[in-house]
Amino acid sequence: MTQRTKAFLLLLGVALLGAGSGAQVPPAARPDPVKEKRLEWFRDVKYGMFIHWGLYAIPAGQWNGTRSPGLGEWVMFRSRVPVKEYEQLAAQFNPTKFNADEWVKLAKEAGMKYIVITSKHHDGFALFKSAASPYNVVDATPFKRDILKELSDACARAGIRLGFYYSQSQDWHEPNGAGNEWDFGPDDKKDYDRYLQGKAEPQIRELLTHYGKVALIWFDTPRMMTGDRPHRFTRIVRQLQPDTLIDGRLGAEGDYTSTGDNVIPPNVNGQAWEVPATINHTWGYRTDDTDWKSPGQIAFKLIDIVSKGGNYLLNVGPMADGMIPQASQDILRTVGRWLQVNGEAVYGAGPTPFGEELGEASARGARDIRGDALMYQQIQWRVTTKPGKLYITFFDEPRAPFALPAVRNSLKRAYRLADKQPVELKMENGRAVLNLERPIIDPMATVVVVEFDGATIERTKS
Ligand code: JFZ
Repeated sequence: MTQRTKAFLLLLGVALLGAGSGAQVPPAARPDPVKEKRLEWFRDVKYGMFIHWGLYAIPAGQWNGTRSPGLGEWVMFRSRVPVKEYEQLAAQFNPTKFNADEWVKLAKEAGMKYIVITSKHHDGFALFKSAASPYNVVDATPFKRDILKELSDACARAGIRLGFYYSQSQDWHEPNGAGNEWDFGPDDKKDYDRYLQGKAEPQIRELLTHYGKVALIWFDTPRMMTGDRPHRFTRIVRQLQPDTLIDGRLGAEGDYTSTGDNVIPPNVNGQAWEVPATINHTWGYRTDDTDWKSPGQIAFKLIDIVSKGGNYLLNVGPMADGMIPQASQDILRTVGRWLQVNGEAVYGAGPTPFGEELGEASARGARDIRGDALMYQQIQWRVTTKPGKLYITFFDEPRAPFALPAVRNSLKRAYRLADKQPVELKMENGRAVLNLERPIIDPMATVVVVEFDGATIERTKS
């Protein structure tokens, strides 16, 4: 089947299932028309910007001169910093270079169609004015500006959708929030509903009341979300903004599924889903993490995800002064320039009608430590679709001629998306063969459009 492509195989343990909360893409459930309506824009946009920003951008991966390992935004937890000490960062938070319009402009240049920002991460500090807790950017910092207000205004001006990440369970600043057992003792001894009703629920109300139309709420790490607790959040969201999407990490069914961080599922899935991902290895800024993915790697992941039916939510971690690291900016803009030319293959595109280009299960049924089938992922080409059109994106110089999997539709013509130059197309043994010129024109990825009769591809039964 896939043997005809060059044997350039990557052994990949597909760590899809069982990575804890929210890590799996479940099989299709009965479609809910109201939910499908809410999801319409989400299914089209494909590519969004995640922003992790908060007080943790100041220590940036260190505490008291010692490297604090792990994710930048987890420094308080990893270094067991007492609340009284960590809180003092607020007095230093003064990001004078923060410019909401610049961030939004970057997202647009990157080809990203929605933005999701941490309104409050696990450390409990809010990037917005809040009557529910004075531990927020307006009341506790010299900066005094409501970051979310400025960003929501900038997004409205630019016509880009904005959603809010909100850590509903973990709040290391609050005596009754989950997660801080070094200051406040074990979670199971806490008056958890007091925290939920006194801070988390009111803050979700504030987010849905003061910042215009909210695209989605991105809940995370659902601990102790038992009984009625997650449903109380759902009711608040539906009551205040019925069109706002709920992600997959609330602790009850949301509108779409969030995969494990950086985890791309192995196959097509028709459910709405999103891959939250980093460009380096941290969400919140760390000075020592400079291991950036290349623009080509990002482009591959984006097309790979779109060809399987999902969205890519790619993170930036702004620094304490309000600037997004230059390396992130450069990488995003490089991918953005590619999308300006080739975006037709991405935005609003459907998944592949094939699948053999994705890879194949390894021989003898090898399994990873979680018991999932190991995949030899192929990375040469991917397919996305629109009515009457196949978009074949080549990441690696393909063999010329290149044969498509057999289909019943008659194929009309083929051309390169970037310059509309025709590509020779003929039939051989029931398969369409493209005669591609080498070297391919775009070293990052070259898209060939194949037009066919009918709206969707019908495969030849083998
Ligand atoms: C969570 C956060 O703890 C982290 O700081 C960051 O905000 C990230 C986007 O989300 O981390 C998770 C949550 C869920 C999984 C992995 C990391 N998961 O389901 O695999």
